[in-house]
Parts: sequence; C-alpha cells; structure tokens
Amino acid sequence: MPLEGFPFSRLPSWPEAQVRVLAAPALGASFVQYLIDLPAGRRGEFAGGGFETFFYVLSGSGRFDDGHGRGRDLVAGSFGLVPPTHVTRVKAAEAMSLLVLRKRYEPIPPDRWDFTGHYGHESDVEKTVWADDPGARLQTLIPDDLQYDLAMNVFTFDPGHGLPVVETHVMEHGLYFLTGKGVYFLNGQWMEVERDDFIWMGPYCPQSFYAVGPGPARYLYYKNVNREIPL
Ligand code: UGY
Ligand code: MN
Repeated sequence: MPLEGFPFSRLPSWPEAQVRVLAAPALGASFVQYLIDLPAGRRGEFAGGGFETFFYVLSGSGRFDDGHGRGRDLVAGSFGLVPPTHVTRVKAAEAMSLLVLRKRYEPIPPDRWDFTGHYGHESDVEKTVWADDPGARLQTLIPDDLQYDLAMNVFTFDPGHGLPVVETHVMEHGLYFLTGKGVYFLNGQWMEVERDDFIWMGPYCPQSFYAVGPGPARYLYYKNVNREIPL
C-alpha cells in the first residue's frame, strides 16, 4: 500500500497531528499501526490500558516520557517498546514523523513479569548475518525474551540479496519500507516496493523478497512471537 493512498485522520489524544492508519482490525490485522506526523512544539499520547506501544522515529526530534519518570530524547532511528501499564507521551522539538504499533499485550504469569520497557537507537543494535548471507543483515530491536510477545526487526539487504525461500508462517507482519527498492512476493504475486510503502501480511501469507539496486533496501517489520496460538 503506497503512502499517498492513505487519507489523514486525527486523534483526540494527538490533536495537532496528521495520522494515517496503516493497519487495523478492519483490515484483518490483530494490531493497529499508525504513521503520525507531529508538528514542532506539539504533543500527543497513548494510554497504556493493557495495550503495549512500540514507536520508531522516522524523522525529526523530540522527547518521550512514560508517565512513570522514564524519559528520553528522540531522534531519527530512536525506538521504544512501552509496557501496557505505561503511557506513551511524545513532544516534538522539530516536526516528527513516527511509526507507532499498538496491540493488546498477551501476559505471562505475573510472578515472571518484568516488562519495564525497552528503548534504544537502531544504530546501537547489532546487525547479524541472516541465513549465511552477508548481503542480508538482521537487527532485532526488541530482545527475544519471553516477556515480549512481539518482535520488531530491521532487515537490510544489498542489491540482489533477499529471503532465500518462500516463507509461510502463522505470524503476521506489519512492514514499513524504509529505504531502497525491491520486489516482494506476496501470496502468489511479485510486487515492486520502495521507500514509504506499507505491507500487511496476514497469517500464512506466502512471502519472499529480493532487493534491486542501486543501494541497499531496508525495512522495519512487526511479528507476533513467543505465545501459544489461541484456540
Ligand atoms: O522474520 C520473518 O518472518 C521475516 N523473515 N519475514 C519477512 O521478512 N517477510
Ligand atoms: Mn516472515
């Protein structure tokens, strides 16, 4: 879905922001993903209320706080996973563009619960070689810990490199294309993709990808992980 096809909405808790709803239950997704353009000097927030919130700064700068005394400066590439008990409050210094994903947290037993949030900058996250191909590198922004029921990963592919097989899995993806170009295989069809395209992949959507030049292709994607499948 190319970005220009999404109309703007507004949200009561982000009154001055322009919001595009990239994925929602109406589409079939079990999460909501927003792209929020927040003007300089303006603010917005999401309540916790059982919903965890992941954010990633595409551009601009500002400040985050979680309503419990934890805050951080934000620049392009900053990200965070806010616990379902905390708020996600952002104030823009310069105009900001933010990707935000919200889903109902699937808890583990409270005596093993230590979900205090996870924050960082993508440049500090190690790039690991994917599937024995140094031309495909994966960054796991959220640790693969049983606390967390989601993964948010950044893939970087040099031109000509991609996923070596057609994957088919129960997990969903909400995928935002950050840089470069490529060709995505989705449920039997090859589609050209480029920066600012969004893809929702439902459970068991057969998928594959390779990057085409001239530079590397990068995308950020969500995946539900680490939980039993409800029956
Ligand atoms: O983690 C994944 O499922 C990933 N390999 N899928 C994808 O990039 N479409
Ligand atoms: Mn996948």
